[in-house]
Amino acid sequence: MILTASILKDLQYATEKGLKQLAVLIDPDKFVEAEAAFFLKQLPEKTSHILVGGSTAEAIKTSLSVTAIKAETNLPVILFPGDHSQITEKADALLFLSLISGRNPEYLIEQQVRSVEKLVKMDLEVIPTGYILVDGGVECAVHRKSNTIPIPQQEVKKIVHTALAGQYSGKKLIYLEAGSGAKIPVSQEVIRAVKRAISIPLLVGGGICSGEKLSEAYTAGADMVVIGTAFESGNFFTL
Ligand code: 1GP
Repeated sequence: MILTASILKDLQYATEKGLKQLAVLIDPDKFVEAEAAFFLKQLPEKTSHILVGGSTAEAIKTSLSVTAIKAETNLPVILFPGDHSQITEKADALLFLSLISGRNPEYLIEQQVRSVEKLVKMDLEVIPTGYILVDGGVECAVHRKSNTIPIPQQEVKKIVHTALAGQYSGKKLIYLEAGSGAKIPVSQEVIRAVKRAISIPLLVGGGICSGEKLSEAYTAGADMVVIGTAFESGNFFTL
């Protein structure tokens, strides 16, 4: 759904209207540019956004992937970077992530400051995003790379307070992340509680690998669901 020149505004509008969004996450490290057209053709019809990023992808590989994707689709392409080096102006927007569930200054502010030199020269929509890592039942790349501890899913109040602290700090989106390849996706209880508390769009990802899990996340209140691993191997489940 592209209504305005702003991806954030479109997402806010969709959230207000209850129109659920589906983002497919592409990890440049696992993406073959020559197969971009084939991959994109297989995407579910409901796909609304493409996210590009990974914990370890190199800058040049990210840029090549975005270029190949943009050549084959009109869907908005949003960067979901593992660090500041992955930022490229070839994309339409950037999730300007702060890992607010962690207490590592490197991912709370250092990477963000380092990205500014590039960003001021780019025409990239920057979307302030509070990124909350919850325990998905398996050690994930974000956990390893950021050296931060995911919040246990039983600590619903802490997760809600973290999300609200993000909103009060001016974040425009909250992303609840169980980690790529999570065994346990973000629970309906957590999604419901966060959605009830915040008034900004809620993204949910990690371990969503079936139509049933996707519906559960939507029913609980996710405004956008992000799916990566399930589609990486070409196993596009029916939605
Ligand atoms: C990871 O939330 C995304 O950052 C997607 O996770 O790869 O498990 O779908 P999956």
